[in-house]
Amino acid sequence: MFKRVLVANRGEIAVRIIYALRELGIESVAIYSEADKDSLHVELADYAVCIGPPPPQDSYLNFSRIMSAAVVSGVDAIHPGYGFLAENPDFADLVEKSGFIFIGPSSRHIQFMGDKIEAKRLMKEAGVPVLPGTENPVGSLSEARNIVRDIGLPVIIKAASGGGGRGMRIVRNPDALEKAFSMAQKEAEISFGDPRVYIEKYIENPRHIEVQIAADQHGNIIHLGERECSIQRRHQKLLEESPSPAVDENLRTKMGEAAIKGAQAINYHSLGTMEFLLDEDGNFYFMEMNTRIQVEHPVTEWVTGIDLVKMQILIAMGEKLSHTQEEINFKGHAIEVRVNAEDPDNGFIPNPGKIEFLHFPGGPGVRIDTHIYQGYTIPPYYDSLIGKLIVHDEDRSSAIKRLYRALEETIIKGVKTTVPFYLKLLENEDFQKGNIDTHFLERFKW
Ligand code: MV4
Repeated sequence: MFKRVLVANRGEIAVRIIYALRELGIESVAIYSEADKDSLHVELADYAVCIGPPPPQDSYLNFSRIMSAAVVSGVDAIHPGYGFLAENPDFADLVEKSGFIFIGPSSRHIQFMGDKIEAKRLMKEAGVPVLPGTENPVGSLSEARNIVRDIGLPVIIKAASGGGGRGMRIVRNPDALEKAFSMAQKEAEISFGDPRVYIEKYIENPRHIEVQIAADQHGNIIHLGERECSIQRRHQKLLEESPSPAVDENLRTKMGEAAIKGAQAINYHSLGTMEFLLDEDGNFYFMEMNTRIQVEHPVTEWVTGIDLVKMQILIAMGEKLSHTQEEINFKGHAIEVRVNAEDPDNGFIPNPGKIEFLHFPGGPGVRIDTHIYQGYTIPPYYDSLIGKLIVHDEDRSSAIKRLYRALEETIIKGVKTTVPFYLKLLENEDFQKGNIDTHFLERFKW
């Protein structure tokens, strides 16, 4: 049993983790940068340690400062949240070698899933559907040409160390391959210090659907259904929901079983998310696996009634899963929107500043995950997520109505936010019908 846990993050997720720790009777230790001294996670935690100046490199990404905080505060484990060091295998390794528990999978699993070529190879070997393409890095143009001859155009070139959409190139005609290939390699080298790229068949207008899994350290694995994450802008998810309007019970079972099979094959433990592309014919293909708690976890919590953060902590403590697959029941429909301090009228540029007035909505079926409060100043150094508004209702159309009502009730003065954007989105007929794909927002006239 953990007595005390260090929360190596900030913002809403740090607050969310502190809530889970408190319900488990575990003490929390917050870390914070000088820019976050007035932040809610510092106030709410049982203990707080300042770890350095505002730049992430000197604070939330700084191994030795975080480890020093862990040592002086006498914690048993470290929860990394999402972003920052959550999927850094060297950090997970250092945490474990220093005698603490990393609340997540093993460093080896993070490393394997961080290499998209390796992840795809492992999942294919496990029998999880993957897209046709190269199984090894493509080192030369002639290799690239061979692959295109085999699988046909269009193809997509991706960085082995990429993910989240960075450093990708779509090739639709043969003449474009040479330039796209060399650009992709150069970009991969510059962005990730790893020039390795791979090529696979490009799917037009797919949906991004991910499956939540939970695996304990005793070999038990369950899935907790899917999340529809197609509403994204420049590879940033803006709205997520569960269930997906495109997934019926039959497909849910098939995707869930595939996700479990993949996790089983690599002896995975902890929470995890398998990202799939769903094509227009209902075929799904493994893309990537995320080894962290995700921003959009609340929609799964609401349709399953399970506290995922607590589950993640209990798994790290070596507990057995609290539920079997048969005990997982899906109820109703949940939608989350990410409220960002950004100006949707000006290309969503960040708009940090002081919250002069704040009112969040309430009532049945409404949840707010946030670290902001009236009078709080959003610092400019970190991402612009200021809160998540999550609603739940019996079905999708009622959930949309409830979300609209809750957004109308939201008052945030002092900074521009994405709230007006979401009101407009919810009014869109295609969105209401569930006719969405990963290119929906490119077509959406805001
Ligand atoms: C794809 C794809 C189509 N076909 N892979 C984006 C995030 C990353 N996880 C993978 N992504 C995609 N991978 C194949 N084989 C479409 C996307 C994709 C996308 C690609 C280019 C421009 C915008 C996009 C938006 C969402 C998804």
